[in-house]
Amino acid sequence: MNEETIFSKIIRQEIPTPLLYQDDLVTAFRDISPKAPSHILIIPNKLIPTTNDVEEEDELTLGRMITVAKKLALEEGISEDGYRLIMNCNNHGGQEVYHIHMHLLGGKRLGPMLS
Ligand code: DGP
Repeated sequence: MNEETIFSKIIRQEIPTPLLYQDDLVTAFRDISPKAPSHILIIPNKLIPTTNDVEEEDELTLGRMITVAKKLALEEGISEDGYRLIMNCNNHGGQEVYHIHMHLLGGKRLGPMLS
């Protein structure tokens, strides 16, 4: 499974989605179906289908995803109260789009994740 998803089209702006951030490694935009007042997706420009497919050469990109999340959280005004970063993997993890992405969620008190 290494087929392009809608996220590749968003990266290339073939589907005109407003970008909050883009550089040579990562792209960020708002989730189409927000689960919190701030719900942003941060994705690698390179197609990596799941976290199972991450390789050592991707470590810079994965690190960049977190520094971009931090920057966007600050811009959203949610840094101090806090936020959640989530990456879902495969069926049991609830992954729907097979191009890895980090969810940045905040702007309200989120419920407990594990119960
Ligand atoms: P996940 O379940 O972790 O694979 O989450 C995929 C997320 O991607 C889901 O919250 C909805 C979002 N999404 C799917 N298609 C689009 C799209 O075309 N545009 C945007 N902005 N978000 C999308």
